[in-house]
Parts: sequence; structure tokens; C-alpha cells
Amino acid sequence: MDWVGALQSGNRLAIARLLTQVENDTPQGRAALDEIFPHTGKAHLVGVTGAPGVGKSSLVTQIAWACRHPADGKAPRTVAIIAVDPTSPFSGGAILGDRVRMRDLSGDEGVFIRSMATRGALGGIARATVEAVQVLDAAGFDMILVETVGAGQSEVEIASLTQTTIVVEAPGLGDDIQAIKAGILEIADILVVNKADLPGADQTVLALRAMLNLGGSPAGELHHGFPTEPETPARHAETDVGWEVPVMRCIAIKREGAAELLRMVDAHYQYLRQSGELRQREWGRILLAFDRLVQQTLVERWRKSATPERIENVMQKLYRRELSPYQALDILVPETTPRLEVEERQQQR
Ligand SMILES: Nc1nc2c(ncn2[C@@H]2O[C@H](COP(=O)(O)OP(=O)(O)O)[C@@H](O)[C@H]2O)c(=O)[nH]1
Ligand SMILES: [Mg+2]
Repeated sequence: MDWVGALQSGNRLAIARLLTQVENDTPQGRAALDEIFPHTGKAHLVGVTGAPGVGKSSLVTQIAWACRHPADGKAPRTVAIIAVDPTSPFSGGAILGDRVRMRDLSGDEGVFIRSMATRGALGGIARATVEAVQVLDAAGFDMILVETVGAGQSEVEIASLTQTTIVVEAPGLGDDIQAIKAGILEIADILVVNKADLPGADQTVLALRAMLNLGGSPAGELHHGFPTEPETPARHAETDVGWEVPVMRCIAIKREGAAELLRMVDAHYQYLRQSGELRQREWGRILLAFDRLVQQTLVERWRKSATPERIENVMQKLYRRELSPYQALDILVPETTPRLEVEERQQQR
């Protein structure tokens, strides 16, 4: 099968089939990924993260809609959306809900929407997400939006695999500072207070700005009124200061603020490219994804090498303090260094 040809011709069935292969981690899927990898690295990867219910799916839909209906006479861009929600079962309500929210985009050939299956470990979801992005990138989508639930470390890591990260908050949640995890703020390139139609939006904006200041990163100007005025890309090109994380307001259900948000996303991409940070992030992204692949592969191999009974047996001894953790490790994960040393000595002779 000529996957590159099929993907690039916009064959939606081929894209969907390959995504399933990738999700199931099949040998065919891996072979296809080998084939398509040289054709990746062109799309703008945008992560959208935040707590359940803040309006991520609604917002993603509106960003995609803005890409498809540019106001400034530019050509529409093609968009792929990947929704990752490990908190909801595969055929659960959230995914159906997402489909409903995304109905604004239905029938549009320039948009591809995929909900990731959420079976299996988070590590597996992260891997599948990285690879799904590769598939959609090779398929030539201009922008790939990845929606993840910002609930834990793994989601933060998924978010770190995109180039521009939007962290979404909503009024009410923002009052409870605990809801805003510092770790999540750290990964934000753009902060969005969605549901700005609800009371408390101002406080949430202020709370976020205060947290940005506490974090020591230069905060953007407080945007008065609505919609917010995005800074122009030129501003970042001319000044040598880093990116100032803006706090923007949106009302996704009324499609308000989405065009401004898209402009900010574009400005951030331009900033990344002009400052050289894009290459830096890309390097980090590649290393992180590969590191994960190594970890996952080694653990899988190890699990296959030891029977569950053997592991159980050693764990029992560990529990009874008959073995220390390092002794258990020596038994279950035999040290490879001595053998390497032997080989080295043999080579020296
Ligand atoms: N009032 C209000 N409700 C919104 C807004 N955006 C989304 N919602 C609603 O919030 C709920 C959760 O939205 P959803 O996009 O599924 O959130 P997600 O879980 O973060 O993906 C839905 O009922 C939406 O209709 C908004 O701007 N204002
Ligand atoms: Mg959602």
C-alpha cells in the first residue's frame, strides 16, 4: 500500500484506517509510519488543554472554523483535530458530545476529526497521539489541534508534544486557584478564559495574570473590553523579549474571540520561527518522544521476559523484607553491564 500517496491525495478512508492501525500499534501501522515519517514536520501543532468542561472541544471547533473561514481574505487552511480524553470510555458520552459540538464543521472536506481510543495505559495514549499527529501531518493538514484533558502529568506531557499550547480556563474554576495547576500554567503559550459570558470572568483573568506574575514570566497586558486585542506578530519580531503569555477571553458557544485567538496562535507560530525557538522545541519534542519509545519498549520486553509468577514471587520476598529493592532488581532485571565489559575486553584483545 502506498500510504504516502493515499494520505497526500486526501483519501479520508486511508487516513482513518491508518489512524486505527496506529492506535492498535500493529506491525502494518509501524511500517506505514516508517514510510510517512520523511513527509512530516510541516503542520503547525497546537495543543488545547484544560479541565473537563471548560469548553476545549467547543473552542477547538471555533479555531478550526476560523481557519476555514478567514476574515482577512486569506486562503482557508485545512485542519485536523485529535481529541484525547482518557477520563471517558471509548464509546462514552464525552466523545459523542464532542461530535455534536463539532457539528459546525461536519461536511467540510478541509477538516478531519478523530477521537483517540482511550483504552490502555496513558503511555500508550501518548504514543498513539504522537503517531496520529504524524499521520495527519503527512496527510498535509496545515494545522493539527490536539485536545487533551489537563488533569495530570501525562496530559502535560502530551501537551509538550505540540508547538503552541493553549491552556483553557473557565470562570468559577479560576476562583479556586488549586484548579489552576502551576505545571499547566508553565506549559501555556496562550491562556484562554472561555465562557466569558459567565459571571466571574474578570476575576479569573486577574487570577491567571497574578499567577503568571508569580511564576516570573512576563505577563501580557491586561486586555480590557471584549474581544481582546491581540498583539500583532510584528511586535514580537521587532522586540527581542521572549513571548509574553497573553490572557484572552472567548465565548466559544457564541463564536466570540475565536478569530482573535487564531490570530494569536499564528503570532505565536511566527514568534517560534523567528526566534529560533521552533527548532529548539522540535529538538526537544523528538528527543522526548524517542525517550518514551525506548522506555516503553524496554519495559514491554522486560515484562515478556519474566513470568507473572516469577515477578509475584520476588515481590512477595520484597514485601517480607527478605529482599531489598535493589536485590529484587538484580534478580528480575539482570545487570547487562558485566556482559558488556566482557565483550569490550574481548574486542580489545
Ligand atoms: N456559557 C458558555 N458555555 C460554554 C462555552 N463554551 C462551551 N460551553 C459549554 O460548556 C460545556 C462543555 O463544553 P466542551 O467544549 O465539551 O468542554 P470540554 O470538556 O473542555 O471539551 C458544553 O455544554 C458547552 O456548550 C461558553 O463560551 N459559554
Ligand atoms: Mg472535550
